[in-house]
Amino acid sequence: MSAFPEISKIKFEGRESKNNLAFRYYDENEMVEGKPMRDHFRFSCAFWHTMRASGSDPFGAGTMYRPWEDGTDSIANAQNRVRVFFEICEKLNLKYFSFHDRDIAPEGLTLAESNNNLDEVVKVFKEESDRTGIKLLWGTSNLFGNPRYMHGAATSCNADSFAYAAAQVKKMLEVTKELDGLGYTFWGGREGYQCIWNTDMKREADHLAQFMHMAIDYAKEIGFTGQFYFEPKPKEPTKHQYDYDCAACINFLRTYDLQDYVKMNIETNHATLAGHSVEHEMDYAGSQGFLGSVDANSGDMLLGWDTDQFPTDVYMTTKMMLILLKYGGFKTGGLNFDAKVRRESFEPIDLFYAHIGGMDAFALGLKIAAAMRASGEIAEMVKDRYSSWDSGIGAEIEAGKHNFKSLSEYMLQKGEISPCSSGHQELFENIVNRYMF
Ligand code: XLS
Ligand code: NI
Ligand code: NI
Repeated sequence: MSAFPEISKIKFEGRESKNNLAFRYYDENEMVEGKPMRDHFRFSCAFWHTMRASGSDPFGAGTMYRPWEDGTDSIANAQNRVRVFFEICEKLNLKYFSFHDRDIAPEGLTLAESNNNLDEVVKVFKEESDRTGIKLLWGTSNLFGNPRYMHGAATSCNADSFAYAAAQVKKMLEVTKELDGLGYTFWGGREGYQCIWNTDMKREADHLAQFMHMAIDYAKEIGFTGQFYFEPKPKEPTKHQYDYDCAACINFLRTYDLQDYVKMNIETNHATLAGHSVEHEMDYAGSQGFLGSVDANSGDMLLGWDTDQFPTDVYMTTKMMLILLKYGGFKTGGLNFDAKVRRESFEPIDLFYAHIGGMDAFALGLKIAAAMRASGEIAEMVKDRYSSWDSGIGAEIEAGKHNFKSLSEYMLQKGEISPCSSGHQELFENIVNRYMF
């Protein structure tokens, strides 16, 4: 039975279309830089937001009108929800999805019961995934909702919390493998601390690394070959999350010898909470060889918390696509809409408007980024800015032909640096606007 009989598959109608249930820029088959648009994005739908966000906030109860829900925590209701989810993905032409264990199936009274509940719901995921070809981009575990994780999971002061979390991740790796999932994401739900007085930071970091190694070992054991991701977030829920930003995460991975197994899953709103921008985080991760996947959303700069809004800012999507193209695009990852409709947008149809807007914003961003790359104008200006490194002393330094002594001699002889050209930031910005509009 269809939950949206009045909505047919969302089609590409072109930029002149006034149909709010059509794509104006996202034409999945359009070739950009030799690849169809769909392969550039690998758009993914987040189950937790799309199906489970109730609209509640610290000041009030849920607001969402979801007529397919029967109001119970039953397996039947959870299974039916999966079918509705796939109808939404199919109609929106989203080819991938992501979920946490506890979003999709109710937590039981015991771990064994929770595992069974999960199996019951995963059956339907398998059916629907086989029927539609829509695939699991990555799975993850909710290691933060239950009170047993009040002090964190892998970084908890309570060894039993660590053990319980390990059991949950073990099961989720099996489930992810069963669904032929392409990856598994670690997000440190509560892996951080509130108060330095009661915290042994070194011990907690060591435990987190041990936990990741155990996950990797188990993946090998069961033959799960998907990509592991680490998702940075600087705060919320704890004051100091250990996975603050890409720089902190990559340092952690390298320190604990995890760099060969884990890449970054970068979320826009988390980047801004860290005082960065998503393009900064993507470029940093890409430059270090850790660009894995992206949780596409956006925040509200005036609110300063993880509002997980749908991304519609085309400047931002243009920068994101430019960086993604620079590093050769997604290999295993994709653009996962880790985004939810506003509390006031309670009608089911808002789920469609939201995803259409996000997909179109990225399609437009990709086209603009590709046009910028095709002309090469901006790249040439950047290259020119660094031209002192292309010959003479710069080229010699890059080739490893110098040391402090020889550079001191060079400068003593030369006396003063050769002037270089202006940064031309305003000119760069003007040129960008020429491509935007
Ligand atoms: C929360 C995170 C979370 C991860 C998956 O802020 O974004 O949703 O993406 O656990
Ligand atoms: Ni996320
Ligand atoms: Ni988030």
